[in-house]
Formats: sequence, structure tokens, C-alpha cells
Amino acid sequence: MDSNPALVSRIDQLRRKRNALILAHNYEIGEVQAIADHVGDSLQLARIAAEDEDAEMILFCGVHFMAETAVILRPERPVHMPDPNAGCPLANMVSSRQLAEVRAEHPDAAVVSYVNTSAEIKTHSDICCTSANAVAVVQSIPEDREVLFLPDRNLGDWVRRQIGRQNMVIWNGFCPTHNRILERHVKEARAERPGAPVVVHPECRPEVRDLADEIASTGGMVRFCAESPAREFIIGTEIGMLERLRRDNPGKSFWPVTELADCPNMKLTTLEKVLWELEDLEHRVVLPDEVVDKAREPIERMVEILGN
Ligand code: CIZ
Repeated sequence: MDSNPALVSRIDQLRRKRNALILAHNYEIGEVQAIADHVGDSLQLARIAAEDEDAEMILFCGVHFMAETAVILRPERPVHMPDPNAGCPLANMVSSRQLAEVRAEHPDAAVVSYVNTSAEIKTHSDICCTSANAVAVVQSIPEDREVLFLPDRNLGDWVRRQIGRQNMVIWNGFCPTHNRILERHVKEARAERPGAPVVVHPECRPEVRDLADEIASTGGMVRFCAESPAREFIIGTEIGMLERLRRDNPGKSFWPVTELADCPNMKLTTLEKVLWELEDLEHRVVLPDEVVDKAREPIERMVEILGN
């Protein structure tokens, strides 16, 4: 999508001048995804940011914890955000003080933190997980050790149900965007498009997941929709995902379970703000060295255990 050629051409001049690598999350608006060097999930993007050898700076189009993860994995290279107000309400549902209180009640529990947490929370975590690998990460914890899973109760419930693990304490956080997707929306969408598989994110409510044909992370949705012989799909996650799926699969149709699954934070990043940040370099994401060092440990543990 090239909705504003003059703006896009100015961005292109400046990204070359700055030698900037532009990364966009799967949930970003279509025109931002279209100008990015890479589009993906938060961990894929953070790893690209860490591994790229050429760029002098990263412009991360996503929400704050995602840019932080890129800083944690390669702190010496500047990471900027077009809009630093793009936060994640789910990540904000756990504070260090609250976590310390719950840990005091479960002193031997392994703290498994979804990547959708702040760098500070990662410093108090034993291991991180993504929605793509949460089941395997929890399974890597010895069965007799309690697991404190945070912050998403729906993802935690999905993991628990899949492996039947009882000794999981699940934080009561949720993604407000995924929580807007209701059972009745799935039923209505199915009635409108009978035959189209319903693919939903594990951050959805249990009753929504129960109605789905496939439950997948954003990366899993990309694979499922590319490989499936179906020609149309009903998607239950943040609606920016449909832009990615439509671009990847021009011959297929994608419909949201509901248009209400629209994250206002993801929508804060616009092409104008991408341009302004490349011009002004005002919003560098900076973390204290000790936070970076400590927060990297649970991410590295995840990568070591899973090898991905
Ligand atoms: O980790 C991510 O990028 C998020 C927020 C979701 C997913 O399933 O990829």
C-alpha cells in the first residue's frame, strides 16, 4: 500500500541517510507494514534487530515492550520508536511490587513471563515465552515445580488446558483488545461465512477459543493461512494482522471476527510519525545497563531451551 507517495519517498530518503532498519509488528497499520524492512512478531523482530550487521539504528514500529526487547538483545545500537506513547495495557497489568507480593506467597515457583512484559518485570523472571512457544516453555519446567505464569490469564489458561498442568498460578491480566472478541462475534462471523476456518489468538477468552478451528500466535496464523487450502478465513486477533495476511496471500480473503479488535496503541504509529522520528531522532528507548543485563537472562533461557 502506497497511500502517500510523497511521504513514503521522504521516508525512503531519510532511512537511507540514517541507515535505519525499520521493523513493524504484525498488528501495525497496513501503510506502516508496507514501508517496513521486516514485519513479524515481537521476538522475530527483536532477533532481526540484534542480528542485522548493517543498520546504524532501528526504528521499531510496535509497542514499548517490543522496542525494549530489541534494546535488551543488542543494547549498543540505538532503538527508536515513532511514538513512545505506544504502550501495552497487558504489560502494564503487572508491577514489580505486585509480583514481589505474589512471589512471597509462592517462593519456589518458576516465574514464566510472556514477552508482553516490561524489561523490569523480565528482570524478576526465570524464563520468558511467546504465544508461539508458551506450551513448550512451561513444559520445560520440572513437573513438581510450581509455575507462576504472567501476565495473560487467557494464554495461561490455554497452556494449562493443553498440558493438563495443575500447579500453575496464573496472573489475572488480559489484553483489552483480544478481550473484546466475544463468543457471539464468532457465531455471527461463522453464520456470515460458513466454511471459512476461524483462527484465533491464544490471548482470546476461553469461550472464544473453544469455538475456533485453529488457535495460533501471529506467526502461527501466517503459516496456517498460507498452507491451508481454504480460500477465506475468519481471524480473531488485532485487526492489523489482516493487513499482513492479505498482503502475503493475495488470492485469499480474510475477515475479522469483529472490527472491535482494534488496538489503539498499535494505531499510534503512523507514516507521519515514522518520518518525524527519522528527522528528529527524539524517541530513543533507553534502559539502564543492569536492567538490560538481567532482563536478557530469561530471554536467553527461552532461546536455549527451545533452540528458536
Ligand atoms: O509476541 C507478539 O508479537 C505478540 C504480541 C503476539 C503474537 O502472537 O505474535
